[in-house]
Amino acid sequence: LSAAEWRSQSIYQVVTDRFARTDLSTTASCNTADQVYCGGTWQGLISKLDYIQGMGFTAVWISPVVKQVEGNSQDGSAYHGYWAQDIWALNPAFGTEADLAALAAALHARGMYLMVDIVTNHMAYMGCGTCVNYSLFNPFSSSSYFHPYCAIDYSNQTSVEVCWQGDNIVSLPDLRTEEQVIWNRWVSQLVSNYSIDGFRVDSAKHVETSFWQGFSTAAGVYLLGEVFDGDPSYVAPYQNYLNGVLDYPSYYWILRAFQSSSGSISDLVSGLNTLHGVALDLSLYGSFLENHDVARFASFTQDMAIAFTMLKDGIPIIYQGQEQHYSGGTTPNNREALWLSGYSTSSELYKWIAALNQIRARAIAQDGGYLSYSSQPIYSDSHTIAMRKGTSGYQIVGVFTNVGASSSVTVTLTSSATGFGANQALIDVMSCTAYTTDSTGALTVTLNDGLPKVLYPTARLSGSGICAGM
Ligand code: ABC
Ligand code: CA
Repeated sequence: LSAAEWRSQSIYQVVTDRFARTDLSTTASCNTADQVYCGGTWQGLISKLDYIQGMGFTAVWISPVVKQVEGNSQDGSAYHGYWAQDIWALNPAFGTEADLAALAAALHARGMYLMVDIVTNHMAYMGCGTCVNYSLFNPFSSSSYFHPYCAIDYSNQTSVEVCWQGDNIVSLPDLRTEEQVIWNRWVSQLVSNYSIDGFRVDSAKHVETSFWQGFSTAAGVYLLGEVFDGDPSYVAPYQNYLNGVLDYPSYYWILRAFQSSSGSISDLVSGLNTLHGVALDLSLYGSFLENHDVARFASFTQDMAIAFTMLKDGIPIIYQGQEQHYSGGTTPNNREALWLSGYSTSSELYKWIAALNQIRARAIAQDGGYLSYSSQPIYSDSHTIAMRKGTSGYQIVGVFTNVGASSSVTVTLTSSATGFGANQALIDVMSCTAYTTDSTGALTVTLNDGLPKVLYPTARLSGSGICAGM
């Protein structure tokens, strides 16, 4: 799938080991602190696609698929998939070649897409950086394929590129990019063998940028880079080499703004404005609030900012478990087995996310300008921010606050801020409550219990089934 076709998708992030088991158990134990395999498989995932599609997602990003180092260490085992040993084989813990192909086929049969996480920066070895047994690697079976061991100094970009991630319990031998030919052949075969529609590119900031052009051509599909950095000016240039990047800058501003009632809305506003100034194409960024590397939002506060991340510029990504209000903290606590939730489709956030995917899909379908519309803050005060996205007459206006669950806040948005007309009928699609602008086009809304409002012209909802009967 091309980058342009990915713009309108909505992605659900799966850690294969933790999503669904072949036996579909909802009780199999999974102690995140142990950092060992819990038994999730591609067959389990295939069986649970209704659950994902039921929230309105159109694509699934799965954790890395290749064969891993075996055994256990103080850093755990390779259940997450980022510790490759043999890039030409699949991880047998997750299934067979036929199973992975069947997953792609099952998604495609639903009109959905498959994104696979890939690591081209390093391999892994259970042992210290200077004691690696290179003969274990396929195909990089000698030290000549790797940069010599050094620990990363994050203040020095050359060091970030040539030194090693990991630690001395599990070292992550850092590959020289000279082996591009191997990687180009590998990625094009992966795409053709398994019908993969896109890739999440791990550790992108650790790979020399010269690596990506040939790789991207060989892949021929959308590449979403993980440039783990909060600085928008650091992240932006990577879009010269990769189609999209994860929106880590916004992640940090959103987290800081909404994690408590003293969070800074003004930093969020100025951050978003800065980002708009430097980003090459925000519509291809990946917009997220949680992932397998960061503490879950609910570990900070019970309020949520999911709506903000799903309605801003970029391709929304929801990490498995957000819909069940999982609250694990930093790695490895943020990798709870989803099956222990029982896959409830009636949980509050499951329905909430479904409603957000639905209104976004409606806006995309009706407004050819929705995806390319540059969404910026239209109102803010110390606790509240409003955002608009979409062409006049079709725009979504979101109003978000950090006041918290036991408080309410009332704001008035002018017509020039929202673009709404006089006496215009609107619906908050989260609560299915009707609103009308006044004779000047101004809109007054009260946010109760810290919950956001997502306002959309009532006229544009008819026939959609959204808030049916309004
Ligand atoms: C394991 C255990 C952990 C244990 C650790 C030592 O070993 O699970 O409990 O503490 C994989 C596994 C991990 C595993 C690691 C190491 O390997 O998933 O469980 O940890 O063996 C990617 C993947 C990630 C994966 C790897 C490695 C890379 O998403 O899952 O980890 O293949 C860096 C990398 C980034 C990487 C991330 C985990 O670490 O750049 O690619 N993710 C700063 C740096 C970032 C750095 C980040 C986190 O810290 O700039 O480069 O990411 O360490 C903002 C700044 C940012 C700053 C943040 C913290 O603050 O703007 O720059 O980020 O304000
Ligand atoms: Ca590197």
